[in-house]
Amino acid sequence: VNERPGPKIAALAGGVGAAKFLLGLSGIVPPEQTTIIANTGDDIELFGLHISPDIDTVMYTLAGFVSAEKGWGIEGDTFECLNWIARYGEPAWFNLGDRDLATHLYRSDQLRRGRSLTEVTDSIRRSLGIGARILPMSDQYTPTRVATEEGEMHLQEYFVRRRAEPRVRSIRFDNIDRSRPAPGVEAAILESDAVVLCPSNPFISIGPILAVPGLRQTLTRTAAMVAAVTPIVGGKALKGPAAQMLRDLGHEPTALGVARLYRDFLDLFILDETDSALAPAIEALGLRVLVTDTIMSSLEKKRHLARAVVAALDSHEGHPASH
Ligand code: FO1
Repeated sequence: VNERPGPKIAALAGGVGAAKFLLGLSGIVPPEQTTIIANTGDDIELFGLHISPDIDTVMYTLAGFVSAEKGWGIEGDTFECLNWIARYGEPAWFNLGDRDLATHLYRSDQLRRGRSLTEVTDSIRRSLGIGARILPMSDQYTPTRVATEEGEMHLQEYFVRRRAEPRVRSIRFDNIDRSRPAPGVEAAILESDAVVLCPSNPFISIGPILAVPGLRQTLTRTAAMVAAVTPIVGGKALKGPAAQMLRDLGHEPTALGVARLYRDFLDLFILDETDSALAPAIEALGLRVLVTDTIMSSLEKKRHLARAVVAALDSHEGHPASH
């Protein structure tokens, strides 16, 4: 029996890939030791509701309600409300399920009554019985805007309505200069033993978190060990447009291309076995590399990856504060 409490971890998270990793992690370290810092650049206001897809994907996954097939939304949900909205001629491309709508109704009502996104998120995760702390990256609304060959659009319009088909020219985060890290975010990064960037898209999932004023610097300042799990395996994203985005934005569409984006604050890069040939080039950036199986196709494989990451974090010292 391991008598040690296990490391305190802060995890930077996007949606589906992050949620799978965090589910594995929750079986390896006590959830109370983990603070999840979730991307809110994907947030969108529709029909007067505030929708936070990445927060909800992480919460539904950790609570055991997530749709197994889709990786987001609630298992067995129906879409009656959305079908009625479509009768009124309103766009129905964003699939809001009837049960999922309860989360958006509750969140929006609470925000309108003056509570912060941090506070509402904490209420919801407690109600769902989740042990890990979940913080939005910021309480301000900073929607991700994607400039494409078809013009600029909200991230969800690009991702869902246009199925990530248009070529991407640039990405910006609306209102980000006026945003601040949510209460507890900087402290979690500074006071943890380890910070993990979950296997999430570097531009639209991790990128918005790093763009909140001060947060990238906080990652270079923390004494915690900072690790990233690759979102790219064999030159492909397991889900979503990360590889195409790397290409469109002028980066190498490989794990090495991702490692380069984080080199200023990263200590450890977790690379898939398939890509072991990239290890020397990533080490040449000044990073340590752990090569392991990063494919999370079963609960056992999710736990295997989390266990390997925690063991690697445990066996290394954090980076000097003067990084
Ligand atoms: N993803 C889709 O591909 N199509 C959808 O219609 C869709 C609806 C949706 C509703 C609520 C929610 O929490 C997530 C939803 N997602 C949908 C997922 C979401 O667009 C992405 O997974 C993330 O924003 C990317 O990290």
